[in-house]
Amino acid sequence: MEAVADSLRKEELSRFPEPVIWKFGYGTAGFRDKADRLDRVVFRMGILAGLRSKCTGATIGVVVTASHNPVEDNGVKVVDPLGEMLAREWEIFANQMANASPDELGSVIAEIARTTGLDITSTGQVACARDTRPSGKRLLKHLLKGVELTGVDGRDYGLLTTPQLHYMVRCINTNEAFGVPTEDGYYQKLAMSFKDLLPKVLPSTAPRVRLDGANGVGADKARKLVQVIQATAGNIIDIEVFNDGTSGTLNENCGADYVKTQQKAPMGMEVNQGERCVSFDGDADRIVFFYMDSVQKFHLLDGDKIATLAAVFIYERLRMLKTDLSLGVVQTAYANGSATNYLNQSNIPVVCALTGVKHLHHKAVEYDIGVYFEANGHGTVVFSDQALETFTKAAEDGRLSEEEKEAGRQLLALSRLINQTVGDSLSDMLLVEIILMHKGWGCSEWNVMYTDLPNRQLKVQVKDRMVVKTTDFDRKCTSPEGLQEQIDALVFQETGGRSFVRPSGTEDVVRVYAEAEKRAAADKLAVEVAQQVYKLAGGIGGVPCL
Ligand code: NG1
Ligand code: ZN
Repeated sequence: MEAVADSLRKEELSRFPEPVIWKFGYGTAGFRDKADRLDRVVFRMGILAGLRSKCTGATIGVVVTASHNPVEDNGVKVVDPLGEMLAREWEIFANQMANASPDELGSVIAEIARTTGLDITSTGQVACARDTRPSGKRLLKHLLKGVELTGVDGRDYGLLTTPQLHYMVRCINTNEAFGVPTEDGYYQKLAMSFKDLLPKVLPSTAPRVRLDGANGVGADKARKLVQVIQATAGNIIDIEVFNDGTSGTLNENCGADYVKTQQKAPMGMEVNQGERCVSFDGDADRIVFFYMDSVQKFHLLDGDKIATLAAVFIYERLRMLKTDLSLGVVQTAYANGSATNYLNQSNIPVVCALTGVKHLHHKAVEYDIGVYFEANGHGTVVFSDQALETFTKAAEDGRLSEEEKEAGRQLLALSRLINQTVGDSLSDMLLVEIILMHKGWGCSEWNVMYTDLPNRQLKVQVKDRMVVKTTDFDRKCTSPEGLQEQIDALVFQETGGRSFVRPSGTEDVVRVYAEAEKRAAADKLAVEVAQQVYKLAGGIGGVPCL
């Protein structure tokens, strides 16, 4: 062990002679920062992933991406054997490794080996991929070097969407029962399940979707997916891709985060009245839909709307099957109050989790069918083994009516169309499209399921965002002193008002959310709460405004 640790230390010193000066935290989606600060951390995460692979005896994934963040940023996130987020205990190890001085690194690694009882001499595999950021290639090299130094095989999948990498890891570790671990295998699985889910009567013309690829990795992958769908099922969906990275900058004035937070259409894309539009984020794990109505008013259909649509579709089929399988929706504090009300009124259980998909995922697996989405468009549906067994049996049960059998078949196909490992723009897009086809709806019919309360998000820069501490799934803050009282007083003044603040896990800011019955009131509430954050939490830069 000592010999391995010593050779790692020497290798690191020769690559990164400068001292460790940045402090890193494994946040809601791994480590994120300006790309030029990440070389050493990514190298160390290669080592960590190698160790995790030895410890689990399985293939581990690592993706180099900063998702919706600006192009000069990057990040690194480790994926566990079933395609899920890294185990909590290992997040702590990741933090220790990222922040250790070069001299401490060996002992940190030795301690991890001791605590977990991993056999340092065993082998393993780490599957790596990256998004389209210019820094990605360089960081991936460091990553692979780190993996190699642990004696584990590093496999470079090159450019993939984050959910594609999650899918690969899951396939490799489940003996391909889940799917074939290649990019084509991924498209084939989606295309086949989409075909299986087509309604008996198809719309007279194929649905048309305009896709904003955020100038990221999802644009090219969407084109590939469409080709495979056309080869599998014919011309049943027409997708036109914009912001594919050939001219614009990643996530700049486009992408799901821009569309959601700015509540307007992205640049680089012509949006005509009534046309169905979607926006991916930079690594294609989020999706939002939008359209312009006849008076050119912009309408957003976000993660809450997708979750509601999916939950209702599943609920209807479960009722047909008369099973006692549990169905639930998991949201975060950012979910629109109207979405929560709608689900409550529809008798679909709904619960709140901390921000960050890993928290939603953990809650969702408590149900047989757990639908989870963040309002920003990141989400999926997870199915228990018992649910899958019930659907399989129902699909073939001669005692059931044709309608009931069909419900079983559809739910089974749905569980294959959905990327259960993580939110996936491509898979979620097809999920929505197939449900809309079944319902015979366009965006406007979907949108009237409920009306969103006007809402606003703002960011406040402070000296140390960690002075803001929260409880009750981020809905209340406990520090700095007096801030929650100020928020309560401001909320009290607005009809239908709700507001909360929390430190971001991916950016050096405090986030403010506000909603109210009227647009002007939501905006006013957001600004006033942001100003209180600025005052009480040590704001820097300009006083926040809209
Ligand atoms: P932070 O920066 O912690 O708010 C953002 C999103 C999360 C999650 C992560 C991971 C919002 C308000 N926050 O986290 O929900 O998606 O990014 O990418 O959308
Ligand atoms: Zn993302």
